[in-house]
Amino acid sequence: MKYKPLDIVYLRKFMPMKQINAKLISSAIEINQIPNINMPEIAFAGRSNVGKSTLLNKLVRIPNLARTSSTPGKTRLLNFYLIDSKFVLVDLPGFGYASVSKKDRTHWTKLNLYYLQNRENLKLIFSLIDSRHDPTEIDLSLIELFENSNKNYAIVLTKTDKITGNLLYQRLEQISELTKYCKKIIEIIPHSSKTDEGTRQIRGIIKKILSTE
Ligand SMILES: Nc1nc2c(ncn2[C@@H]2O[C@H](COP(=O)(O)OP(=O)(O)OP(=O)(O)O)[C@@H](O)[C@H]2O)c(=O)[nH]1
Ligand SMILES: [Mg+2]
Repeated sequence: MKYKPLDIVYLRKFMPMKQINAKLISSAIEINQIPNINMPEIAFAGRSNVGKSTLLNKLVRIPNLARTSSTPGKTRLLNFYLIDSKFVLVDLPGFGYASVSKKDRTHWTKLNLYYLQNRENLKLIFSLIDSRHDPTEIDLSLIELFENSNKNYAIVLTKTDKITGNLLYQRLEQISELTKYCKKIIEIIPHSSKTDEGTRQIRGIIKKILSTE
């Protein structure tokens, strides 16, 4: 494709990309290991394998910062990443990973729920839902949890590169309808880590949340 000199796409090619400084500062496998951090936090929650760690990596432009895998159950700890010494992104273990023992699954669920409900500096939760499928029981109970515990959240519909535009439209309609009486939802964002659809929008939401601090 040939760009004309005043095309936005053309101009963007010459804008230097801002380097983001990100580092893992803490991990927790037990409630008493959750660190005290006096900074705003933003967390990624959702079913196992929905794309939480991949999204975090996309946002900071560091492909292997959080470990990802095509097999569910990759993230097994609450991982705290300090970003530009200003705020913290928290990658949570997935809910509902079937191939671990019931004891482990219950433990992760308790740890996740404790964190999500009680963390005072948690400013926003990105709740990820796979755009290909109807929302699951887990997806719905997370929405209920955030509403009941008064937590701001945004829904990210992941893996949109795997569905048609028509199906995505229907999914958006479905989730909008489902959440029409919800008070704490900020936005519903389609996202693909393959095409980068939605990445800028999510960065914008983070910026806005942090600026209201
Ligand atoms: N096609 C496509 N694949 C994706 C996308 N996002 C994530 N994936 C893939 O989905 C798989 C799971 O991604 P992860 O980021 O590890 O998922 P997770 O939610 O962190 O999973 P757990 O840590 O097990 O809870 C990986 O193979 C990713 O490459 C996307 O937008 N498009
Ligand atoms: Mg993960």
